[in-house]
Amino acid sequence: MSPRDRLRIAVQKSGRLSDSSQDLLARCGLKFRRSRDKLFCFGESLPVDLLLVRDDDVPGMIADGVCDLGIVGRNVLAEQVLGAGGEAGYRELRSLGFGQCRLALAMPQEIDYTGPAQLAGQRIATTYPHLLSDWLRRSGITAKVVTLSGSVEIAPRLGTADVICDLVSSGATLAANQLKEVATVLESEAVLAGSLNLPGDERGDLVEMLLRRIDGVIQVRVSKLIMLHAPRSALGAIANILPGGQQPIVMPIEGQDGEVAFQAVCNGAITWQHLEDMKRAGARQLLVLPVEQMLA
Ligand code: PRT
Ligand code: ZN
Repeated sequence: MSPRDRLRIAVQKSGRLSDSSQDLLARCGLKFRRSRDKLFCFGESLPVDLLLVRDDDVPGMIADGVCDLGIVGRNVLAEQVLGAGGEAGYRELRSLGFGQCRLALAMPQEIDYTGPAQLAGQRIATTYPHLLSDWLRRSGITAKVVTLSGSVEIAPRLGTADVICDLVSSGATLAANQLKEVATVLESEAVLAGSLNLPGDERGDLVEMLLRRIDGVIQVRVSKLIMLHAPRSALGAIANILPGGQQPIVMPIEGQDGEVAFQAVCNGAITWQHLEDMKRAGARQLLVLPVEQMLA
């Protein structure tokens, strides 16, 4: 394959990860021109183009050098990494904080679950045979893995399996099929995947820049700027209440001896309880603001 000078990122064309993936890239400052077939979108703001594909194709496209980065569920990536038996040419670079779900084992509601040992000798239906086999091996359980291409949740009713191993988010699908969740095989969310060896040329610099921007975007999602006034003597107690507070700035207030203005970026949710606790510790005029952009 001839060398490319533009970076390529593959994301899911249509599905659960599409909107959030494109939203993340937009927040990183990437703008794309939509082409008519919509499979290839030219990047207008940076030399970074977008490929719209099936999620399952993302890891292989990275391995083949068709693209450099991709956004895909950890469940898909980890399954293909195991399937490649140590030969995978890609890896997880970042977890992205959307598309959360878990790969879980579930069995008919009427059966009492006593623990993993109960799975021994059972037939377990899944579309994730490598992840399931790996979990069974690590748990010291010998069971029969029945690989299906879809509609796993009806396997127990059809009599083709005793237990299933499938993705769960709200649990509504399991409940509708009279199944209950009994164990977690993998906690999953959307991840940024990239080649084991990132390009050494300008594309490598672009990857590093994108990673920095992605880190910033993920960070500001949970970050808040908190500002308050307090007696200097109360600052220690107030700082201890703040969730994940970082490098506070403390400034004297003109004409008010012993009083300071305090501001800090917090990397965790600030609740009403936090505010009340800080007020009790001596804080006044508390202000919590969203953070728009951040570059460490
Ligand atoms: O067409 P393409 O191959 O690209 O899409 P796809 O149909 O293979 O994937 P898609 O869009 O369904 O899912 C893409 C990714 O979203 C998955 O690989 C997961 O990483 C993530 N994700 C998050 C989920 C779910 N939540 C989810 N709930 N993927 C699937 N489900 C399904 C699950 O399989 C089950 O059928 O939803 C059902 C369970 O949902 P609840 O809410 O009833 O528990
Ligand atoms: Zn798919």
